[in-house]
Amino acid sequence: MTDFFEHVPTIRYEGPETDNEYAFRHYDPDEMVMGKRMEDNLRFAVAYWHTFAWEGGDPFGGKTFERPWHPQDTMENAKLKADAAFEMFARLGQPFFCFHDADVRPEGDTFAESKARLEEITDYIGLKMEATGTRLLWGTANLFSHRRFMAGAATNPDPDVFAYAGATVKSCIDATVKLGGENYVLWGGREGYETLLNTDLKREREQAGRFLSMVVDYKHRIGFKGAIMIEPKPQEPTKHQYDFDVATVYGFLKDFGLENEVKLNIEQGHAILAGHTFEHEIALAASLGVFGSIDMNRNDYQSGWDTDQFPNMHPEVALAYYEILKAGGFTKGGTNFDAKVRRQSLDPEDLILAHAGAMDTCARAFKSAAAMLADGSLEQLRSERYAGWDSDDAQAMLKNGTLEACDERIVGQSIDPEPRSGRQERLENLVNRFV
Ligand code: XLS
Ligand code: NI
Ligand code: NI
Repeated sequence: MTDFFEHVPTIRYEGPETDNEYAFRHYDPDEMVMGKRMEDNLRFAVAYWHTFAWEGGDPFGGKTFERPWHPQDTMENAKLKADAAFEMFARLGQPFFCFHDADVRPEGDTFAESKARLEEITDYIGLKMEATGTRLLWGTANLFSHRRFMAGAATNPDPDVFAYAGATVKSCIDATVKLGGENYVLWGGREGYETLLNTDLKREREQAGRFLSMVVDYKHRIGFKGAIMIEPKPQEPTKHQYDFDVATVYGFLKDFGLENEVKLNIEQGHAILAGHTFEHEIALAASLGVFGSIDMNRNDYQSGWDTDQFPNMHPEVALAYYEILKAGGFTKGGTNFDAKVRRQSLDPEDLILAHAGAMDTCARAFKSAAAMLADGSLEQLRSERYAGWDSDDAQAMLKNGTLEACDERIVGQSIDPEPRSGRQERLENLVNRFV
């Protein structure tokens, strides 16, 4: 046991009027919204890496945090870290967590030692999960921090690194299955390039396709029922990442026949880096049938990099949940806070309050989104905009139209289309009634 969170109170729902800093104002796990408990709607998860493994470094400075489980190079400290993690989950009522192999155990001297350590720590974590009821939303492999992966994992020019990555993913899927994980995520941090001068794009993309097919084959061979998910990101740490955004990943999946096998884990900050909104990425994935889960961490809009901050702007978050609700809500996915406190936020209280605030922001936003959907005006105005397509002749044109038939429709019937308002401000006003 640790006493790290000992002085931090447990966070409970007290309602919007409370002045208690250590309380939820909007997140009541048992509140029913759209026929489900809020806990089951939102499916919150803590990201083990930012909250427990990251030591506060940035490109200009090293560690700022001093935790009882530092230095993170012994199994003893890995266990202490797990103790603290589960104490935090309980303080917040967090139902899920997510982890990479590298977050939970120190790297061994050999692959076999690293793997044995992963087995040992996941046994330890498994007991804690059983005791507390906390579940694993997804597992993943860190295929980007160690120097062996500096030129990529699946896309590495060295076949031994490809194999090392494959063996690592196998061990991480096995660990995920052992812990009853609901999904498995691949984020290709170094699956990209720093310079085209040394890069064979075609070859690297094919390697990535083969690798993903191997992952999907393995999933089926062992009977894992969770979703395999890709997390798109356009760049950083590489200059260009192959899983740039939702549209790019969909094209990639189609190319390798994996569009029915793989879903997407979409991150707000990555959407922004790709020049999109979060809701755009979610809506596109949903419309293509590949929406899976979200990483709900925002970027600073000025910094231009993935700052992984906790969400705190509920109108923005509401638009994201609106798209998720329209797509039917989460099934296996959830809301992972792939977020870290700022490096000056040194205290255990900062970790708790960051998560509590983010959970409240999400709950408030989710309820706004649900109310907006229940009201139906936005969807009604949207469908009115396309009403012209409801007629039989418009549908026929869409199914088997030709340019000649278009010509006939316009010239033959002397049609001159009348432009109609897109009603943007009216829609924005409508949204503001709910957020
Ligand atoms: C980094 C990614 C990473 C993934 C998990 O930008 O968001 O944290 O979610 O590997
Ligand atoms: Ni990220
Ligand atoms: Ni992420």
